Amino acid sequence: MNAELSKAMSEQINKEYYSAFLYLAMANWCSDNGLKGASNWMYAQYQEELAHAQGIYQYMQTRSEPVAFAAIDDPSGDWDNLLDVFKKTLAHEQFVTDSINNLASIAMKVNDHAAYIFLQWYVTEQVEEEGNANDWIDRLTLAADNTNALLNIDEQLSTRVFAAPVIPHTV
Ligand code: OFO
Repeated sequence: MNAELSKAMSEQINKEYYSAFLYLAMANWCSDNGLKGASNWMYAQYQEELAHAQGIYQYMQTRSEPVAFAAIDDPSGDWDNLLDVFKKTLAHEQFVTDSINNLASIAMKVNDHAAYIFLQWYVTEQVEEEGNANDWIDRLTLAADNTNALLNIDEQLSTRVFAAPVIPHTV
């Protein structure tokens, strides 16, 4: 694998683990603030991010590529309210989308068609990631300061069940 691409793939593993850690911190904040449904949603998101990281790790193994590990930043935060949590989620997912698009661009530039194909799952996944955050931002904006509406949204968030994604081209 091209060295620039290999390094960027390793860095992406770290970013996915940071995402997992960020959503675990958000799950914790939600739980501490009486929002058990939102905490459940964020915990499922944490599990999903672990799967994203593992998918890239496994792909690097399949390609017999070395993986460079780096410390994961502290994701702690004190968010204003649940709307703020989802706004920060969207901002983070936009950052990840840029990062994945950059990876795909490098793969294309260095003619690594296999890596480019592998990355397409992640490109598509980011559309869903941003879309989900946007949907909850819309609902929470409608709810505004209405506590009943907030609790109703929390109830909806409690129904999310984690289903491990099947990421093509991983073993
Ligand atoms: Fe891995 O998609 Fe969110 O960060």
